[in-house]
Amino acid sequence: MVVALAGGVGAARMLAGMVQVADPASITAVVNTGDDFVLHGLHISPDIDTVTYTLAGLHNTETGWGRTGETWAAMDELATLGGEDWFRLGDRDLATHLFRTQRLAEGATLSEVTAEVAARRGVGVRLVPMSDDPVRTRLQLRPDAGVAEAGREVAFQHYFVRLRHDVPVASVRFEGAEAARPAPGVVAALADARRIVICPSNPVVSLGPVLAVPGIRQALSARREDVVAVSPIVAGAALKGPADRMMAELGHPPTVVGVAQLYQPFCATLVIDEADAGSAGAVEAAGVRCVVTATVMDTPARAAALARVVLGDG
Ligand code: FO1
Repeated sequence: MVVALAGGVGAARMLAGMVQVADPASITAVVNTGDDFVLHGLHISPDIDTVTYTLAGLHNTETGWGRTGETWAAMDELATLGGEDWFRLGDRDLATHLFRTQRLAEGATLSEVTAEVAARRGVGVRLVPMSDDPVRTRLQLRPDAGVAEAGREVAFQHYFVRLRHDVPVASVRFEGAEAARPAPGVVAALADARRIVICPSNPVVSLGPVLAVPGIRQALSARREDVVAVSPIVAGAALKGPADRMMAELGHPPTVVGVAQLYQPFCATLVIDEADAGSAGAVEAAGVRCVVTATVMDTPARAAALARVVLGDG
């Protein structure tokens, strides 16, 4: 059994590689829900949906989020009505949010709904939210951010989508994390796994919320020798999203060494890209074993090759 700690797109690609080289039923993905929010009365879980759609082969490769073959009639109607259309919910994608919201209203947990959706989409990986309790990532913008919200705290999707993550951040917190419990089975899965993979996701806002749920970081530290992370930073830049800028703004070098320093307490091995081979010694000096390989998963074959390395089979 293998556990993967997952954010959005990078994690979805890593998992798509892992299912090519390992039995999907032997993989548990613990997914970030700090990005979750309610809009139009609907419970939206972007990272869970990105992972589910990707593993089901239904993901939109152009946007990086949402469904393939999407249409936008509901959004167009909403715009006509003067409704909030800054967060684009496609017609097909809407069905997922309708289903999730209804099941939660009926009393199902997020874990239960996530498993139901995964099963009906034919996803073999066990997908688990990090917690069934609400944890919400919130970002304090710097006073000099140059937008109306400067100096204020905003919700994650406000920062990420509305402001296009193009504003400097002073700090990040995970509202509700102190009271959150790991979803059922998460701690046991971490204890039992032969290997724990930290997917190439944003260390601050994708992994941060997962680690903030009491018990998860401790469970990871106890398994440190078997924890392998893939750096989301390649040659000083994030492949997607604001991880590099955000790390720098929060005082962490936006490099593989910065990632190693952040993960060192609970992770024994960091996989870095060939482009960063020159930093392998500095990663090891930070107290983390370093493996150098091709980490950019731009084809299924490359994702599978990386998965073999990460799972110790390649
Ligand atoms: N990201 C955007 O940049 N713009 C959008 O309009 C948008 C809509 C959206 C709808 C459903 C969904 O599951 C994800 C969506 N995302 C959108 C992506 C998402 O908000 C972020 O990429 C993640 O939260 C970060 O991992």
